[in-house]
Amino acid sequence: MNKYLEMSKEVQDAVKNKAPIVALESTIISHGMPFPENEKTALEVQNIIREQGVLPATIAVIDGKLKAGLTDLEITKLAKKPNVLKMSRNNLFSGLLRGQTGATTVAATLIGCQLFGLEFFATGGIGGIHRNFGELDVSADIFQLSRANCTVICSGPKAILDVSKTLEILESLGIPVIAYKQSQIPCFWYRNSGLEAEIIVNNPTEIAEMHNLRKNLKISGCQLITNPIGKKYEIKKERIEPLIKKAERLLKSNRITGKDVTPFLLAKIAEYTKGESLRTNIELIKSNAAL
Ligand code: PSU
Ligand code: MN
Repeated sequence: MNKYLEMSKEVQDAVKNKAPIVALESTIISHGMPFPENEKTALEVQNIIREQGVLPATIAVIDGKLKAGLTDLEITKLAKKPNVLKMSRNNLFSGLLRGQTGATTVAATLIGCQLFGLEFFATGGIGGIHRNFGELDVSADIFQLSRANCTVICSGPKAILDVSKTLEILESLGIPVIAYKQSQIPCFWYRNSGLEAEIIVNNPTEIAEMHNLRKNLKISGCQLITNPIGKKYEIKKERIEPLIKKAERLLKSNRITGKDVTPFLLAKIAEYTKGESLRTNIELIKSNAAL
């Protein structure tokens, strides 16, 4: 295999035997949650997948190798290390060339899925078009979703984004945004974005059928399954929206831009909600892994 790519023995065997595998990203560990919740959640999410007889394959860049299937120790290191590099489509290759260690975003993880032959991927919320702070910030996630051929299970675009613009561009790129067991597309912390999904699925079998049909029709690009957060953990729009606005103002005054925007907003909102938004984020990634 290419010297820049490495699959754990378990992942290699599972790919060879066509056993079920779910890929997981690692920026949610390094940048999406604080320590120790990030470490605990990453390990729990893997266990949830294993309990169903499926192999989890967390993807990250370790010492210049794009790896599928991290050891628990590698996960702990990513969770504890300060200033881990956030690798997306634009800087993954240079990280590999220079022997760096970094966490992969949804976009970079999808590149890994294509290279390793993994077709199912679970995350919390995808990146998208940020709201207008006078500067344009568009996540590479949405473009990579149109290039890889995976089923991505998430809880929709993050509510910190301009959700309707994000859905517009996903539609332009031909990425189906499918709602799970409800009519509206969810957006991360809350269940109803106010935007109706054109396609609704009600069980995993339907998701698999759609996955296979798209594959047979050679339709490239991912299908996005948006699984709403459970009612018990939902943070309603009325409550979270003023906090997003408050965090955005701080973003502007602190001149935070580019790839620091998403981690900054998530951290601030966790602070304002005294950890409740973090708890919701933990519950939604667990639910997406289970699905
Ligand atoms: N889902 C979460 N928390 C996160 C992310 C997803 O619940 O932190 C990460 C993913 O790695 C995603 C990234 O790709 O946020 C989006 O970052 P940006 O907007 O800079 O592309
Ligand atoms: Mn950006």
